[in-house]
Amino acid sequence: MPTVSTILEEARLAAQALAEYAGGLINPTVRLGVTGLTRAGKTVFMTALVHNLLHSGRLPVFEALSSGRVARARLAPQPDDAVPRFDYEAHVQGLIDERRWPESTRNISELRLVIDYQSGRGRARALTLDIVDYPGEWLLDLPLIEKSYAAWSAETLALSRQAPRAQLAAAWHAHLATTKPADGEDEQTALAAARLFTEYLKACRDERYALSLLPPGRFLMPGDLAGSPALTFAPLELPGEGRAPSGSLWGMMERRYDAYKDVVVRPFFHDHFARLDRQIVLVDTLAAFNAGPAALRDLEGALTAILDCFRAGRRSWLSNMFRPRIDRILFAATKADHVHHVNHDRLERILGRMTERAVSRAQFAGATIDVVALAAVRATREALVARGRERLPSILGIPAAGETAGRESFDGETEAAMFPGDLPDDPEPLFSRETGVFKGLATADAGEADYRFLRFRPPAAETNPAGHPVLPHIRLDRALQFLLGDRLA
Ligand SMILES: Nc1nc2c(ncn2[C@@H]2O[C@H](COP(=O)(O)OP(=O)(O)O)[C@@H](O)[C@H]2O)c(=O)[nH]1
Ligand SMILES: [Mg+2]
Repeated sequence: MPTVSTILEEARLAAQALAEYAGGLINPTVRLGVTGLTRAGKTVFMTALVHNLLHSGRLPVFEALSSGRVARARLAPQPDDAVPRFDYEAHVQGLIDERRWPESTRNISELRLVIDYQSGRGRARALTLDIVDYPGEWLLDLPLIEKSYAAWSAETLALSRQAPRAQLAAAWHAHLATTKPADGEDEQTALAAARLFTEYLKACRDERYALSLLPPGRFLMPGDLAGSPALTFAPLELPGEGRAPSGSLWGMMERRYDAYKDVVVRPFFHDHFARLDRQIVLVDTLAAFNAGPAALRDLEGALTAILDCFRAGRRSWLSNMFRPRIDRILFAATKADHVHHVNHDRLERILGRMTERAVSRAQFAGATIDVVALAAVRATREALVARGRERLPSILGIPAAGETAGRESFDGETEAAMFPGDLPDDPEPLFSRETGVFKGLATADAGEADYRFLRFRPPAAETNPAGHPVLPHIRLDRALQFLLGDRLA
């Protein structure tokens, strides 16, 4: 049964969509969402995409540009008054002049670009492109909208009792054992529970474990809500049924959980998510390889949850209030420059395998989905390195200062060749329930791990025919063709 609030919500979204549609007839606009979990590569991707468009980088597969139909692309004033502008200029300057990666950002930001082009029939046209960069953690919050506090508690607790999470949750579980849901409400108990629960989430995200499925997203990225009641709750061990007694800890936690949905999740949904036309989801698949099989399986769970958000098909929990606008979704394995090109297709297949089941359902709802392995900024070159009689497909780059390999420690200035490990040709065994498929940092020392993907310094820029510096990339043009090609036809 739709409730009054979902009907109002739907009317509001429909009015908004209609206004934006009418505007779009005069001034065609595409809102492209760029998302991914922390450090997936959103800021680097968006910077490289805009830089390549503004300065005609080498993008052979992006047909509108390579065929010469794009007259020019230019930045335009940021349209949404309440969203910070993406700090494009600072990011480019850092990357090109100082060869340093951008500072990590923890908020939504947006940039408007206008592309003047000639249509396939030769007419002069302009396409407005609004690119919105937002944390993937916020997306993983959307399923909370229709989940009760009791259901969320039970699910979160069950997950926290599996390996490798259980060991990281020990302190929080110990505290949990001392609280009863029927106890009187108490701020200090709530604060302690929320703090220990947050520490558990943080430990899961550490690069040794690299787990992905960690809602509520603002616990890891509180922004200006840090310390507020909407962020001061945690799961409790609840009885299977019944309601929270008045004045109880249970009731207090439940209220705050609902406040989190009202203050954080719903506004994100209608102000941002429901307005997107296209979406790219960036995935740091190689970080999961560094950590081990458990991280890969966790990532698969997170990707399925993300795809559920886009699957506004008949039965989905969003369908009461949301008609899907997003008609193209691209999943991109980032940092593909960490592997030799013989591995790029394998990386794509692995990501494809992780999204496969969820994808077949989303296609049913009418969105086109694709998978690509890319490097928005290519920081390495390739080399064959002899080891005994073998010649290993390796990569050459400047490892970031502080990175180590075996006994060697890098200073951020010296180039090194390395063989990070070959990805498997067949992804299937990676997702079997056996834990020993390969060894990662979660269970082994760095020396014994099967894969070691180090961080590299950004590359020296190349120069385009007009004499402007451009950044090398891998398959960025394929991503652009999928996301925008038809809108520039
Ligand atoms: N080699 C390489 N490293 C990348 C690339 N994209 C991102 N990175 C690395 O990943 C880190 C996080 O990227 P960033 O864009 O800040 O991630 P965000 O948190 O999703 O915005 C960067 O500091 C780089 O070290 C890439 O295309 N190639
Ligand atoms: Mg960022």
